Formats: sequence, structure tokens, C-alpha cells
Amino acid sequence: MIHRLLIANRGEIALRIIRACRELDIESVVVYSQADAGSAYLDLADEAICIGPAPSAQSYLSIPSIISAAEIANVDAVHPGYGFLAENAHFAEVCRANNIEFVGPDEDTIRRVGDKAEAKSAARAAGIPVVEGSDGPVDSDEDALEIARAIGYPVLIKAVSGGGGRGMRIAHNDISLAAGYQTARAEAETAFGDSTVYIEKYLEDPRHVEIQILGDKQGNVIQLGERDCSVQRRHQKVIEEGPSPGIPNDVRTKMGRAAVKLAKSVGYHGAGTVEFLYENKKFYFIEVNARIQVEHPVTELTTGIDLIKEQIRLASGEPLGRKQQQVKPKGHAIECRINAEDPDRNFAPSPGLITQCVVPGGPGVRVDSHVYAGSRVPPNYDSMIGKLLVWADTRAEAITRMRRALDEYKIEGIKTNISLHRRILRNAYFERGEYTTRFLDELLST
Ligand code: MV4
Repeated sequence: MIHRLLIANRGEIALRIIRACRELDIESVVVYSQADAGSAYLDLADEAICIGPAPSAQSYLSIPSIISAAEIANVDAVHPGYGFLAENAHFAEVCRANNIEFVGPDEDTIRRVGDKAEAKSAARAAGIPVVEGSDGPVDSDEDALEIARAIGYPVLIKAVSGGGGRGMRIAHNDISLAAGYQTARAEAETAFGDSTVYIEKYLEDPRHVEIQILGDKQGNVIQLGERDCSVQRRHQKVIEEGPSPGIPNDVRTKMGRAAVKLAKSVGYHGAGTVEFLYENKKFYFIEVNARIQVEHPVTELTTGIDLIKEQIRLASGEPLGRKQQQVKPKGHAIECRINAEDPDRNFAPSPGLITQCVVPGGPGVRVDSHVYAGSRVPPNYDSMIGKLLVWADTRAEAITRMRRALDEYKIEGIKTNISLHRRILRNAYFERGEYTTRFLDELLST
């Protein structure tokens, strides 16, 4: 049993976890950096501990500081949220070595799926479709060239430790392959301390669809349906929705089964996401996210399942409380990520003091945010300051509701991307559900 839990994160997800703990009657201890001191959500936890100065390397990413806080606070579990240390196998290992339950999968599973070439091999071994490409890492220019010529251009060179699109290079011919292979390796070395790359056929216009899964420590896994995350800019998701407006029912069923099969084959427990690309009626596994994701509330709204509470229950060893047949997603949910950024300055971060904040509400509206009039958005972290979600019976009604909610949202003092969301929600292609990962870049270039 978990009685007292440390939240190794900040902002809206820290608040989200505090709320889940309160409902589970678990004491919460939240850590914070000097940049976040005074933020109101800290008062909602049972205890708040300052772990260091603003730069995340010295606070939210500092394993010694967080473990010290956990020891001082005498917690029996740590929830990492997303980002920061959420998929750090070493952190999970240190937690458990200190007798602290890490809310997430085993360190070996995190390590295994964190290596994207290895995750792909596991998927291939489980009979799940993967994008054609190298069978594992590519260790020389010669091998890279041979593989690229065999599968045909364009190809994509990807870092095995990659994420967020870093260490990725497209190559259209032998020349750009040679250059791309080297730059991808160098970029991966700088970003992840690991220059290992692999090669895939480049899909030119896919949708990004991901399946939410839950697994218990007894080996049971269920899937809670998909989210479409194709609306993104520079590998940052901007809008997510579920179900995906772009995939037929038979594909939905197969993708869900594939996700469960893969999760079982790697001994996955806790909450996780299996990502796929979908193009020309076919789906391909790309990666596993061994954490709760920003967009998890989309699935909470369509299934009625509290994913954070489930994560904590599963971490404490409880079996899944429902069978696959009992999961019946209903209606439609959309999430708009609200970022402190300036649409007129190429979406540059816009930190500062929020002077006015009027939050939407009413039927079918959910706002997950830690900010308010008087709060200061620090320049040190991700620019997301909240998430606006809506739920309705149909996608058309959800769109109408999101437009209404966006029109109610007023944030002053800093710039936000709310105007961008208004524009997307009125776009005819978006309205028809006809969009791929290229949609937002194209919208912004017109
Ligand atoms: C791809 C792809 C096309 N072909 N793989 C981007 C980040 C990483 N999660 C995987 N990504 C992609 N992998 C092949 N073989 C296109 C992307 C991609 C993308 C994927 C999901 C969401 C948005 C994206 C935007 C550009 C490229």
C-alpha cells in the first residue's frame, strides 16, 4: 500500500497528481524549485519541499535532490509525472533501491522500450507491423547506404534514444544520406549522450495515433482506445483528440490489440502509450512512451477512468479492476494545449506575470491548469500553462463546445496560443477530420 507519495514534477501535472492523491486518501509531498516558490498548487499538497534553484538540472532533474526530499519526507512512493525524470531508468532504479515505489514500469522495461530500435524489435517479434527499415542499429556509412538503397528513398534516420524529433534526419538520395547519417549521430550524441541510430522508410504524410494502455503487476494489460495527435508543430503536440477521426473501425481494433500484445511481451505495468503512424489504411508501430502523457485526460473523458489514480493503484500492486470488454469509450474528447508563447513571434516563449485569467467552464468542459491571475510563468521550463478539454456525444458537438470554451478563455499579461486554437477549430479540414502530421505546418505557412 502507498500512504505517502512524492511528486517529482511541477505545474499542472503536479496539481493533477495532488488531486488524485487527495481522492485516494494518500498524503502528497510536492517538490518545487525556487522559480516555482509561492505557486498556489503547492499549498494543496500535504507538504512542499524546495529542492533547488530554477534551472531544472539543479532541481527537477537532480536525482540526489529528489531522493533526499523523498527520504526527508518519508514517502513510500514517487510519481514522476511526464518529462523530467519520467522515463529515466536509472531514477526508477535508485527509487526502488531506496525502498521507494516508482510509479511506472520496471527499470528494465523503461530501458528496453526507451531504446527505440529495441522496442521496434520487440514489436516485430510480437508480430506487430513496423515501418520497413534496418533491423536494429546502423553502425557505419556503408551499412546506412546499403539499407537506404534497399528500402528506397526517402528514408528517415532516427536516434535509438531519440524523442521530440531530435536526432532525426530525412534523406532523399545517397548524398543527403551520407550527410544526414553523420548529423543525426552528432545531434543524438549531444542530446542523449548516445549516437546510435537506425533507419526507416520515411512515410510522407501519416497520422500520429497512439493507444493508451494500463497493465498490472500480475501481467494483465488492457487498452483504453486511441488519441490522434497529428496536430503538432515542430514535434510539439498542439491538439489531441479521441477517438481519431481518421481511422476505420477495423484498424482501431487491430491497433488496440497490437498495443496490448506488445505491452504484455515486454512485461509492461502501469500506464503507458503505444505510438503508431497511420497512412494509406495501414498502421505501423513506432515507439512506446513509458509514462503518463500530457494528453491523458482525453482518454479519461472518453472512458471515465481516472488514469492517475489507476497508475497509483497499479504501482501499489493492485490488479486491474476491469476487463477489456468493460472498457467502452463513449463520445468525443478534444484537448487544446494552452502555451505561454507569442503567435506573432514565431511562437517564442512568453513568460511573465499573468494579470488576468478567466477560465472557461460549463457543460463538458475541463481545465487542467495551475495558473491564475497573479501567477508568474517562469522562463525556465516548458511553456505549457494548462490544458483545455471538452467532451461531447459527437465530434461535431465537441468542436462547437471547444470554440465556445476558447472564446471564454481570457489570459492577460502574457501571450498565449489561444488564437491559434481558435483558428484551427474553425479550419474546414480540421472540421472534417482530414488532417495529418503536416496539417499545422501547412496552415501556418499560409
Ligand atoms: C516517422 C515519420 C515518418 N516516417 N517515421 C516524429 C517523432 C517521432 N516520435 C517519430 N516521428 C516521425 N516518425 C517514419 N518512418 C514521421 C514522424 C513525424 C511525426 C510523428 C508523429 C507526430 C508528428 C510528426 C511530425 C513530423 C514527423
